Amino acid sequence: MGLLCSRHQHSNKPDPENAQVQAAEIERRIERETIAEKHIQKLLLLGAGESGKSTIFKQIKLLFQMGFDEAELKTYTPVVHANVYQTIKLLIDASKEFALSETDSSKYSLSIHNKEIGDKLLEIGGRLDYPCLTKELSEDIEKLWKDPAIQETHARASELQLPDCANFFMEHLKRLSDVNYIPTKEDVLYARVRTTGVVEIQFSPVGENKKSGEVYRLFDVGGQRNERRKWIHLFEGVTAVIFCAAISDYDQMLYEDENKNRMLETKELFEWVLKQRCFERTSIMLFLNKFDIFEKKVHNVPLNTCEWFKDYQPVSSGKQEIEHAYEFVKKKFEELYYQCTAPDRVDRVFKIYRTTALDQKLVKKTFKLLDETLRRRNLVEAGLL
Ligand SMILES: Nc1nc2c(ncn2[C@@H]2O[C@H](COP(=O)(O)OP(=O)(O)OP(=O)(O)O)[C@@H](O)[C@H]2O)c(=O)[nH]1
Ligand SMILES: [Mg+2]
Repeated sequence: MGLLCSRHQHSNKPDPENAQVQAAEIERRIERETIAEKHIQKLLLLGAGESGKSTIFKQIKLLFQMGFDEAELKTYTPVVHANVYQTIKLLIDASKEFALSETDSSKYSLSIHNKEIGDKLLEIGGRLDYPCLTKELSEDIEKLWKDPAIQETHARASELQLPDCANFFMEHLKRLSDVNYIPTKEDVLYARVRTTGVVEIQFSPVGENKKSGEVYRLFDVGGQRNERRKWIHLFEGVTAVIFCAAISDYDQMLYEDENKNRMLETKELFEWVLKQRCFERTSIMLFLNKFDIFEKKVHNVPLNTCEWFKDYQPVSSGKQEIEHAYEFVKKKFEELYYQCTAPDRVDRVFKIYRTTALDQKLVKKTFKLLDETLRRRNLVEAGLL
């Protein structure tokens, strides 16, 4: 449509014949664009805040588009540095709170020298504009990160609103503070920015030797509660909803509401999405995401900590337990799907994928499967299969 808008008139004299030709040309273009649009399949990333939607979105850009050039990578430097300052401030604040409220308060008290550094970092972390991460500042942050009181506080991360990228960035402070630092692809995937509004990208998944031919338009939205009112405007004509559920969140509370368990919020949100009339013929692709965090967590935090998983019975330790726990969660989502999907009213595809959005190979494989499923579905709908 941009082309149509950029047409200029060169004469002030009305020329009816020319105007008619132009009008016909405009008609034809609109028609061509409408036909082209019909072939583009709309995919909608939905899910609660921090479930990994934007990370999937970034992976699509890396996998099926040109990725990030140097200028774009550099735009992530302030984001990465902000994540570092936010992390350390959150940990210092929490250690102070624990030192006041817990009986074993000494466990959470910083050493005298680190207290001073802590005050300086709290001041920086409270600013609206963060400074660039210098070598000196990163050394200060590293000292605090290694302080036993901060490590004790970090052990209780699920009680805090600590971003998932905290560990990764804290372990790379030296590199992040280099004067010539340019964020890597991995840094970009780890970088946490809350999405506000809607962003979209058009892509075609690449097959083994050639393009698959399908063109998708993927929409990413903000998942936090105040962002969800914007979703509804995107619900028409959706081929598939990719619903991201962070399965490692079962012992965490919402960022927007510290009294609400994140998994229960996801359950209610998934129910709501499934019951939308607009989605009666929309394929539902459920990504059980953050499996990497989940597989580490299940050994330390019982799944039945979460109200929804109260009836979970662990079987053993080790790999077997991870699979058992994962299958249990998957079954819960499956049951929920069938409860919210009346068979006589709904005609749609439902698939569940185990994902770790940071794992590029896995995301690529998942999208290949998703593409295959949607193409098969199209053939069935066209009566060709
Ligand atoms: N370890 C791990 N981290 C992940 C995974 N998926 C996402 N993350 C991290 O989790 C954080 C939040 O991910 P986002 O993709 O920003 O979440 P979102 O769903 O877009 O969040 P909103 O924009 O608030 O709705 C980021 O720091 C990601 O790097 C995963 O599978 N494993
Ligand atoms: Mg996002």
